[in-house]
Amino acid sequence: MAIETIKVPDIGGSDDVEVIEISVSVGDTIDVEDTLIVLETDKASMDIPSTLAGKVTAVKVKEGDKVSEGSAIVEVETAGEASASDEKAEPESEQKTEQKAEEKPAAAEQKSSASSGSQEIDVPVPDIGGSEGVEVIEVAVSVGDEVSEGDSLIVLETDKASMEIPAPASGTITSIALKEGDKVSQGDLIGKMKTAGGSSEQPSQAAPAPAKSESASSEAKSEAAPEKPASDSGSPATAAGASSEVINSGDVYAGPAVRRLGRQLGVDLAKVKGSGPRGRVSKDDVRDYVKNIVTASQSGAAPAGGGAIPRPPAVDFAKFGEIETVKMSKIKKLTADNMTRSWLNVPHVTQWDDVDITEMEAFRKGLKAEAEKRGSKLTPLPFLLKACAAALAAEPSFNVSLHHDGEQLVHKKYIHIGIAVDTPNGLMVPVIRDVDKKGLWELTDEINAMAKKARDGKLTALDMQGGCFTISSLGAMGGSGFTPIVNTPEVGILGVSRAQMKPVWNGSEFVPRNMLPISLSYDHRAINGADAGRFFTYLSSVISDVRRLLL
Ligand code: CAO
Repeated sequence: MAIETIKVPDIGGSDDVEVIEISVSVGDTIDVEDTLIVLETDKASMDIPSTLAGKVTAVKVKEGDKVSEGSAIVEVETAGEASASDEKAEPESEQKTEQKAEEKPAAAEQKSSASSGSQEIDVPVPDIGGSEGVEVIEVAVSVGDEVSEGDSLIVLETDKASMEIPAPASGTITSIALKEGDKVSQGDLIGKMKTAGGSSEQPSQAAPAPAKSESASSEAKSEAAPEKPASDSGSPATAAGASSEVINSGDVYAGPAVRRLGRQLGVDLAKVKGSGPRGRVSKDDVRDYVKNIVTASQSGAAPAGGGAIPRPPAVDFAKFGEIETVKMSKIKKLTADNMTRSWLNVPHVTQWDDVDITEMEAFRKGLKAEAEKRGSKLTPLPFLLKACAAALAAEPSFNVSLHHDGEQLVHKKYIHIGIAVDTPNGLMVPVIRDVDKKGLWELTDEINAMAKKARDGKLTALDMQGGCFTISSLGAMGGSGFTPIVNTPEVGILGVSRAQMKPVWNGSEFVPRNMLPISLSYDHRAINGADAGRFFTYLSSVISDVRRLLL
């Protein structure tokens, strides 16, 4: 075991290059060539690969740091003796130093030539690492476009790399000699441009070539393209001159200019759908992404992630008569959020029935005097709580919640049921625990206590958590039915409407029966129709014959 430091290799002589991505964390196990960090100059992005295999014990840089050759990137615990990782990079560095020395005069020539008069120049494909017949995947300029030196003219792509070919000087594009899909090699004409300051040099000399030294270009040849570092050197083989490199860092496949635009606009490129080959993100993709968001927000649509559901347009109600605008209570706003979340996330199915509660009501009314003696009032609700608990016990497929990963069902071994309570502040749903273990009187007392607590605004968060199922009773108010909204993460809710006497056919005659309309909504992701059918039928049978609760 040995701890070794991996340093920034030769990056073509650039100093203070910005770290735009950290691709590893402490504890990560890495292999040789795994990307450690991504650097970006104003012209190029480059992955810095690991020269060692092992476990990361320290990350020495953070995003936004400026680094140069030799800056420490990470410390790695390697399996073997301390190896000369820096030494390993040495030959590469030397090679790059030579390369730099060759590049600098070219750059100097380019600058000095820019001071002479304006003239039209040919813009040929520069040295692209010896690759032949490389496909043009994007023509980034049109005739008449004003470009600055370094702006992308075309994008080439081999089976291993993409390269943006930059303008050799600032000026105006006067002609374009190729189109998307063409195959080009070094020296092929891209087009012509009229230089602004007037470069008298031909771009073959002026254009920044991806790799100019013999060694670098033969290395690039063996790699077929100058994108990836040479595997044996373990350092970014083409970083020195790869001002046109496009990287595929993480899930985003985009060039430096596109990344820069993304950062300027605050766009997370991972969210942008690339329209280029292999999903490459272009500047237009980024602009379209931003445009769509702006358009959606101006038209009132919800922001991305909210399903982009158009909101109703703003209406000036005062135009139509007198109005008063009242601020919604915190509870009402929370309820609105919860309802929207449940309604949008849960595929609801609602099933309806009329349940015969004639016997149950006779029993309940028979207990009226006893209830008064106890100082309480026995309504149908505790009966319904008991019946739901019995149905949840009989059909455990209903006593579940969808795990937040969407891939598992959580089966509950307890039966806690929420009751919707109407309060002056809004709807609240306290939870009655262990309903299956409690009798009618105990449940009556708990319902009353919880309803009072809710109306007094004294419910705690815990009082409203842990429910398996909810009952929403509008029986006291009236109505013959409604669609209750599942109270997520629960998977089912029972809506109770007003019972009324109805004529029911008993096989030989119509008889008056007290019928209770109930509606069951359930989350169809977690519950299938057959399970719901069984649950509902069992529930109805228990409500219509409460003696079954004793079975
Ligand atoms: N059919 C006919 N009568 C019914 C009934 C039904 N389904 N349910 C209750 N009643 C009767 C009761 O028996 C009682 O009558 P008596 O006074 O003659 O005995 C009367 O209606 C009032 O009942 P209640 O409302 O005081 O008691 P409850 O146990 O039925 O309900 C509670 C308690 C806290 C649930 C209720 O007060 C409440 O807040 N309900 C609103 C729930 C709600 O807002 N749901 C909608 C949620 S979605 O927005």
